[in-house]
Amino acid sequence: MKFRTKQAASMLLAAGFGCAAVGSAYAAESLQDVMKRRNLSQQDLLAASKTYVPTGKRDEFVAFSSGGQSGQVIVYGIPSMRILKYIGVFTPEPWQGYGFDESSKAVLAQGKIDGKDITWGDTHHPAMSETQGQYDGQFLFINDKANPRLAVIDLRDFETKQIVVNPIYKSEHGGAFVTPNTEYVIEAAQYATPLENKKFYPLEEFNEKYRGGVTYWKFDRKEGRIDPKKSFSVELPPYSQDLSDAGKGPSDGWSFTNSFCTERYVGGIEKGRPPYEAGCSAKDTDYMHVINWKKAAELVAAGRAKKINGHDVLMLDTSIKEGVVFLVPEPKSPHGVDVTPDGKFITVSGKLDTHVSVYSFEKIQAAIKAGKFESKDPYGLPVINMKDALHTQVQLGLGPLHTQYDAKPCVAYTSLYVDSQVAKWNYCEGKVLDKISVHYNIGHLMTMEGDSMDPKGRYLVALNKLSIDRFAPVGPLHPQNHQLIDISDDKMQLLYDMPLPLGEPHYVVAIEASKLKPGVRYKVGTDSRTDKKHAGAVRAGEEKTVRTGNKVEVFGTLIRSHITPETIEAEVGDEIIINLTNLERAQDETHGFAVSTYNVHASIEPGKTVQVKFKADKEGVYPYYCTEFCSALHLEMQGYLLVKPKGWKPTKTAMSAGTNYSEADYKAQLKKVVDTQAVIDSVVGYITGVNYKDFPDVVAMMDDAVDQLGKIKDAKAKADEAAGKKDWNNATLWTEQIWQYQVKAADLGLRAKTYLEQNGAKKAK
Ligand code: RUQ
Ligand code: CUA
Repeated sequence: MKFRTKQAASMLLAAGFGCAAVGSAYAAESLQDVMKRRNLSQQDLLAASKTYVPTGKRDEFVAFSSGGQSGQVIVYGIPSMRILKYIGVFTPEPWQGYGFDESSKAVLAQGKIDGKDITWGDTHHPAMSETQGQYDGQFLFINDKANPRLAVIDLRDFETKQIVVNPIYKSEHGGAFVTPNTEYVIEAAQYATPLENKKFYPLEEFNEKYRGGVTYWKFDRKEGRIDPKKSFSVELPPYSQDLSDAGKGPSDGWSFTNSFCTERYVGGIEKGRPPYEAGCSAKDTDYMHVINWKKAAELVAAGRAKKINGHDVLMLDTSIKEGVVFLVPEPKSPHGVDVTPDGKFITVSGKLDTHVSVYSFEKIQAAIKAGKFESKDPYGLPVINMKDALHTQVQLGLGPLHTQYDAKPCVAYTSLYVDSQVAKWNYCEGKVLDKISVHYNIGHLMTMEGDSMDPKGRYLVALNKLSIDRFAPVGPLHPQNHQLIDISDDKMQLLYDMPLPLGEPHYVVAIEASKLKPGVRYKVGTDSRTDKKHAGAVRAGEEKTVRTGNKVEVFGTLIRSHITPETIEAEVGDEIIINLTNLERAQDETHGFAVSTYNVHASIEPGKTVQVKFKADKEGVYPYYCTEFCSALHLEMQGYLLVKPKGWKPTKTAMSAGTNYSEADYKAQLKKVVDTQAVIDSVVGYITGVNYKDFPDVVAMMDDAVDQLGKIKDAKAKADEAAGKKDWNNATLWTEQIWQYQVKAADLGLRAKTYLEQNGAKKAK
């Protein structure tokens, strides 16, 4: 006991009062010394100082990157390029308990296709929700190309709330893109297939039976969910629809989708036919689809759509008759279709052309109004002559792909895949301004809020496909490489290489950090996946275990440093349902919950309630514990699931395990409590002696500490009662419990004190 007392005091002292001077024979290096030793140039130093974010400071922008084959989203800061979070979307994510607790399993289950679990995704294009064409920081959408699905992430807690499966496609690439007020989330098919989900059609019937399309998912902002019943699709010819973008400003109400392989070639190298890549790039042009989505929505509302697999589809003949879809030729295997911030122009790159083509929305509208079309495509869609729609074409280099915009008027950036360069150019005047080489084979690029109506400029991220020779080798599968480029000056400057090790990110969006306002806690008892009160939630003191038939249901709580209940008793074959509520109000006091060998894990953030469910199919003893290092006694945050054989009867009632305590032990415990209180008093003295109320984080920590100390009363009553009966075991252990509350309070107090010292607290008046 004496040892524990001493240990406690030194633990508390080390954090707050310790002070050590270490003598050394090594002199500190100067900046020049470091430059020399690490072989850094002046340019390197400049780049480093533009990306370095000192401890305690934060990034200016937050980026949301597709996680590629991981089926997740990667969140990182700009300019530091520090990774902040992975968000589980289409794939289980153990840390967050995503796919392990019942509510998140239900979200993943929404992504089942024809009853089959699909636990991976090929995420491509994240999109931020917009209000009047500006990022509003509320929601993020992302698509799964391989299995045509779309997910909704709520940025209040960075959790995936919904997955919708496209009812008519088998793949989709051109999503997610939002309309300027997030009325719809656009998702285009990629590889054409029969839209009806029932029957086989051979490739010989490709022209007749296979179709592409664009889906407009209706977003209900109030619910924070997509409403599949109010969503619809526009049927399109089987022209491998690729990327999309929504019109804005003058072009609001329209959307644009490019395509490749309008040759409708179906391969067959094994039958002696030329391969896909030859047949799909034979023509000089493909088509940009120009779609009046507002009119399409009206026609669907008026009952003009056909139900396919229960989903409204506006068929080609209706679109032709009503003037909903128009085609404009675009040069050779295009990629990227990006509307300018002012909504006046649409930039398309030809992967196999050296130009970017800038189309004028005004000219397109003039041609439509005048009924001036050069021809019809084989399906009867009107084709506008390219010359009648073009504003300008600019020769940029080899393999242009994607375009993003600057805060500076008329300035655009386009990735050049083959040249491995970024071209900066002026789309109003049609001239190249600057070029910078990036590492091998850039795909997408992204500027800050660069696809909105109000781009912020400053930085550009190049998403490179290869990272040969960039990073320490880690085997044949290399990390991906995001390169940060400063675009604030006339000349672009390369700042930083960041390896990304989770999949191939295709696109990324970045928002001003100040626009994000995520919460730090839930209202107590919240089911975070439904935003509703969880049926299994209980408050402190209401914990219980209920057995009905062979179902054992636990209604428990978590708070530093215990799990209530501490034992769960069951019989072999019982169904175990464990509901847990995290009672913490303190920031970052997440508890995890794991049960040995039953594949159970949950992450329970402050205020959250989760449910885990499993069958206790094997008798035995299974420890459960908290998986987050939440407090000094985190390791003691434990319990036992006891799975007994059927009809098992105890033969022994008294506890024999553990130590017996004497009166002397009890006295020693009491002294430890008094000593610790002195430390707490001195810390509290410091805190209340300064203007701590001016620091909301400190006020929150103090509230939490007071909360912990408030629990002492109950423990003290129990200790006193036991001591009165000379029950030294219980008297000693309840006194120990008092000390536990003190330690937690002292820990918070010391954290608050350090915070105040580091943030310039002043003497209270
Ligand atoms: S696109 S291959 Cu975003 Cu360039 Cu997916
Ligand atoms: Cu809670 Cu560790």
